[in-house]
Amino acid sequence: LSLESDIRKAIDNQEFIPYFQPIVQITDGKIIGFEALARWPSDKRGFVYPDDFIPLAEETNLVMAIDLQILEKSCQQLMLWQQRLGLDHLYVSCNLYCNHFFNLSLPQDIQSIIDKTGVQPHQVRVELTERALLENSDVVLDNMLALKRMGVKILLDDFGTGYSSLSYLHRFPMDVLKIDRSFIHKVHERGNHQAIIKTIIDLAANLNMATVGEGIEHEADAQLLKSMGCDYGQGYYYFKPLPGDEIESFLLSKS
Ligand code: G
Ligand code: G
Ligand code: MN
Ligand code: NA
Repeated sequence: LSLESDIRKAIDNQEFIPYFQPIVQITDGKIIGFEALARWPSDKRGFVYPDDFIPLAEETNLVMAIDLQILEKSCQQLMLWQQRLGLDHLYVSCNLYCNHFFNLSLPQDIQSIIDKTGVQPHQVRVELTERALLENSDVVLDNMLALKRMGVKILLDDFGTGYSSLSYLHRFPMDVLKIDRSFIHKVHERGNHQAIIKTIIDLAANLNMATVGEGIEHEADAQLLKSMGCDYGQGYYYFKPLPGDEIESFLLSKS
């Protein structure tokens, strides 16, 4: 059977699950939230990573249903941690395919999940890539303004790899820039990348946006980002993406 029909069935059977990668404050390494990353434990295909199903899911638009499945399950998980561990300050940040932002039902789709699961809107964040900004669309702007009114924060993912002009950063009300890991990797050894990162951090600050350094693998890189004023960090140096129960054990051991 084809991958496409397997993905369709997996959506119907609710087979997609979120793994959670902690996002930390770079000053003290404290966990403040998580990025949800889709995984597909398939009886037939084994444990499938996004690189093996997201591209086809995007081509077929099936990714829209996967994204909402991951968002809903992530909110359910947050509520469980809240009930069992009393932690209500954590957020989850979910990746949304750019087409969601071209669809005026996005705010209602997210509001429905918030209502159904009982999370607070400020515990929900969404990540989009520069692809959603390229057309400079009013629909995208209206969706972002609606999410902002709801209290849902917006992160611009993989920043620096796309082609968004700086004027789009100003026009679209996004809260956080995630600096792409291609700039972060071994930045302590790369002066040219240091200049780029410092420029991105200063740009974000001037636009009242916070910054997340992605793909931090080395302590020296974390230190350098801290010294440059980067707010948050994410990467294997801190934590890998983990299943919900492993995150819970970790949170329990700390509280
Ligand atoms: O977790 P991993 O590094 O394998 O993810 C690979 C890519 O898949 C990343 O670019 C990530 O943004 C994307 N991805 C992971 N989970 C989701 C998801 O739930 N929805 C969408 N649209 N993309 C995702
Ligand atoms: O495109 P996006 O930023 O959503 O993708 C996040 C992806 O980066 C996930 O697939 C995650 O598994 C991966 N990732 C997270 N931390 C690291 C890291 O420290 N190094 C590398 N190489 N990949 C990472
Ligand atoms: Mn992301
Ligand atoms: Na990214």
